Amino acid sequence: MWPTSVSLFQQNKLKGFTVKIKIISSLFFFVSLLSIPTAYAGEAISVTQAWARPVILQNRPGAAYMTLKNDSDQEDRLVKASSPQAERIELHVHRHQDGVMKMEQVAYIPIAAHATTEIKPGGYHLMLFGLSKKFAVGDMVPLTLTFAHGGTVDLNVQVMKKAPMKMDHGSGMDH
Ligand SMILES: [Cu+2]
Repeated sequence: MWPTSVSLFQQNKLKGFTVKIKIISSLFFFVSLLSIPTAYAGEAISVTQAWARPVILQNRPGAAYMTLKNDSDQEDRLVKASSPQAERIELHVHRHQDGVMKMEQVAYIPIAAHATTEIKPGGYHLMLFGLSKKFAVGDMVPLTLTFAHGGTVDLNVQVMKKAPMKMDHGSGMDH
């Protein structure tokens, strides 16, 4: 009886171990699902590739990036962005001027009809001032984007160290 109960005990230990592995791998699966860029859509505007930079010092501004797609027949404009986690959000652009990269505020970010505008480092960006908390990698920052024609789009922007991988719809499958 003694050796049997020992091996039973070992089996149970092993079982517990397998269950743990299963839980951990499903957690990884869940986390990898979370890091897939989500698409958010208004009437004619959809938002993909949204991400924000980590902010380690709370008194520093944050920056958010995304790709805006306009499926309508007229040019649209991102005119306003807001977040419960920022006192104000300014729309900025980086411009080369006399060999120096300068940042300036713009009134809007245009998205041509049936086109996309990439809001990305070195170009247009959303700058978040007066943060209510630090932005740690994995955090979600809620944003509301207001468009001149396309109404508003609510989205959650994930804090990442660098831009998410592009979802490639161009190669492989035609659809
Ligand atoms: Cu800026």
